[in-house]
Amino acid sequence: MRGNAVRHSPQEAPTIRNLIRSGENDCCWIFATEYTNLLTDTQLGAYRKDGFLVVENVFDQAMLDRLRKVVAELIAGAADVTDHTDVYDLEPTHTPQQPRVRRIKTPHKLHPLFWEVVKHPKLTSILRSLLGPNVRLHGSKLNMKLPHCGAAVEWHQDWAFYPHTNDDILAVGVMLDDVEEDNGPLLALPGTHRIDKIWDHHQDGRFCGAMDPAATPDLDYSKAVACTGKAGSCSFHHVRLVHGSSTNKSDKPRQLMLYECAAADAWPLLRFSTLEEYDGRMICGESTIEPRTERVPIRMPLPPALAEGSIYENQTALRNRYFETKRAVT
Ligand SMILES: O=C(O)CCC(=O)C(=O)O
Repeated sequence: MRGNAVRHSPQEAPTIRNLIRSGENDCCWIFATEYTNLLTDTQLGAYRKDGFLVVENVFDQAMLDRLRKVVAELIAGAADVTDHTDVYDLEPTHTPQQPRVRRIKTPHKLHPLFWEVVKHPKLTSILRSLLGPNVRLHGSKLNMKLPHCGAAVEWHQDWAFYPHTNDDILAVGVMLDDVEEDNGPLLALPGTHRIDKIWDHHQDGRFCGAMDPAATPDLDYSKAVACTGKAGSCSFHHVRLVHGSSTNKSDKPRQLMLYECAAADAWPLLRFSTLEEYDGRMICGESTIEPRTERVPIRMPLPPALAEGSIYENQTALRNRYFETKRAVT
């Protein structure tokens, strides 16, 4: 993990016009046009130690309004479908009359606004602090938890799904709704990203995208911390962090836009048939064809899960579940 952030003060740039203060109490003054460093040393230290971080006020109301409009249009498109597609992962209770979308897959391929969000100067400033100057988008997904029925995600490490040559990789969760304790927040097990191990995500010899809680006596799930925050906040979790999330027990929706971001020299061990596709995912800085290899624990997610298409489908194979799964009553 790198943390090479440089703090700049207004005095260093006498021509500043738009000074704004970021949400954090002891955070540095930053410039509207160039967010040099939004994270405090405390936040950087917490990310390194715990493997996750929530930063408030990354996106403003205007951006949230634009995002919600685009998301509502995408959800409306699910009225035409009866089964999972390349775009939609559906709740088991979905019907075209009453669309219930669990996930929109790869939204960055569906609307330019999702690229605009991940390339927003505030977000790229944070990404640079956590991953270094060159950052590539590995993938994206929009996970939605409907009131009273949003699906749980079993404990897992993202690293099990997409091993790379090094682990300077994280997922950003842009909170489109207020995320609270009872509407299915992402749950993080602090410090698990530093344990030199990849937990088994296989069952009966096949990848299932989830860890059997009975097979992980070394983990104390009661220590999990909920990544809560107001809409417009972002969570950042390390690719090797053990995390999951429970069902939405509230009457409020929870939409979380997830971007998987990688240092450019973290090359995936699976996927990418062309260099153009790899280069086309650069968020900031320079791409590279020289992967940086490090001694990291890896287990390939092969043979593939019996039910493919999304983590929800993969995890249906897990016999011993930790989270209850509530299904909406039609
Ligand atoms: O939506 C969530 O709360 C967590 C999702 C997650 O961990 C995943 O999709 O990999």
